[in-house]
Amino acid sequence: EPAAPAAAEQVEPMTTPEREQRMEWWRDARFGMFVHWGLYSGLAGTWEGKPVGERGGMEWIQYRVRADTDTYAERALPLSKPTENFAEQWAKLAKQAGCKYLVFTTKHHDGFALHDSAVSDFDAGSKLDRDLVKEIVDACRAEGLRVGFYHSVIDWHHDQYEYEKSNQLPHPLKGKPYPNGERDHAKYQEYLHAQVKELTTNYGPVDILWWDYSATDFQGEEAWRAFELMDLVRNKQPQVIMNNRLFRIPEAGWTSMQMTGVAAQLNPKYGDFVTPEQHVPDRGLPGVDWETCMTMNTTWGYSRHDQAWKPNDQLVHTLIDIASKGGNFLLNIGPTGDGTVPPESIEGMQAIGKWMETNSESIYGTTASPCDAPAWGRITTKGDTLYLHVFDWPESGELTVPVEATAEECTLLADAATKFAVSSSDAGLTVKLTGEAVDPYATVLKLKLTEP
Ligand code: JFZ
Repeated sequence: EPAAPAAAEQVEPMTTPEREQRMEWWRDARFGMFVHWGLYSGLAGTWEGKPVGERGGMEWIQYRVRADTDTYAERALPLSKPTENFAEQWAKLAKQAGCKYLVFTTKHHDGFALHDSAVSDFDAGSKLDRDLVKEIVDACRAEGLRVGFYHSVIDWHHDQYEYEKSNQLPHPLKGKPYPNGERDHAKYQEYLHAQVKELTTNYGPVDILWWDYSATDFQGEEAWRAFELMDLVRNKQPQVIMNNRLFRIPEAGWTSMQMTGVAAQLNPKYGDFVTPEQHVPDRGLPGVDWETCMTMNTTWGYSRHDQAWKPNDQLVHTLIDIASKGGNFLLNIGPTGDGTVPPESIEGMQAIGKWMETNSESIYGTTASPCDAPAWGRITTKGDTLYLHVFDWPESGELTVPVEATAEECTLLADAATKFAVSSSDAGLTVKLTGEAVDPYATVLKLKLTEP
């Protein structure tokens, strides 16, 4: 009889062949579009004719003004009139921008479900006589995009939702008694599971489940029956990829408010990827699948008062920066109450798309740079090829690439006939540039290394 394996050998592997296969399209995609859209969109950051608070976070407007669900819905619903083809506009824009997937809010913290739900009357089916989830999914599929469901586990509308246990989530109705007396959070959990079951049963393949979110002292099993919820989704959608926001414990990769933690180790039992928000980790998160989500101005949900738009060069550079660190970029749009995308967001997405038209080969299917980011730009890798993204065309005409390797050839990605000489030195490889930058944001050179 062989001896029983030592305890250390019984530890689950960090990843499995099944997971590697399942993550493949997502890792290759590198770029997705996020959409925050719900009842808050119609309110547009305005309550009783006044802008609400500072900029940012206008999907939290109900909480900001401490409105109960009835008052909030009464004011927001007349402002929520989706056009016939709003979803096509989103999907076409995502496609044009070079996004491979689209993640949208099936329900945000206000609790309003965008699908036609049998277990709720606070949903688009009941209130707008539309199944907006179906419309969005169909539009994405028509453009060949993968589809992700953002789903808030926090729910300010459900009368059994236990908010007092969460140190970070005071309820809009805090202090007011519920009409039906004691809360029973188990009832909310049942409702949550029932809606997630509808979402993962009635709309065909769901590529991503983007959970949002847990507090440090109200998370995971206790708050959401999280493992059962994940199993439910996996049984319906074996290929689904999920983030780790059903949990908020150091082991799950979140030791700070920054969503990445100190070590950023992620045990796949808590989810497939981590979600840095509004920032790019300095050196990426080696060994962990990660996706930075970011707004184009400062709010996720539409506000007519927020004009702090990021410039196009910054958007393009951020996409490249993230790819060079091995992550994905989920860039947000916040459409208005009728589903129209703000012109500034269209412009930003199209600027990325124009750059991608020529250069997407240096983004899709690439992996992180083999070295730290050089001062002149960013590097991505595909097999023996390095893609040099030149943000600042050097006056010296020389680019140093700090890698120990020999080069076969260096060409312009936009025009393979343009070749540059490469020499070796102690500092690595030096590319001798000729001419000028061919792109206002980032000119890409393809540096093929000699196979070792
Ligand atoms: C959450 C939402 O509250 C927000 O409205 C938006 O949907 C965003 C993408 O996700 O925002 C969070 C959640 C958790 C933290 C910060 C922002 N956190 O714990 O640091």
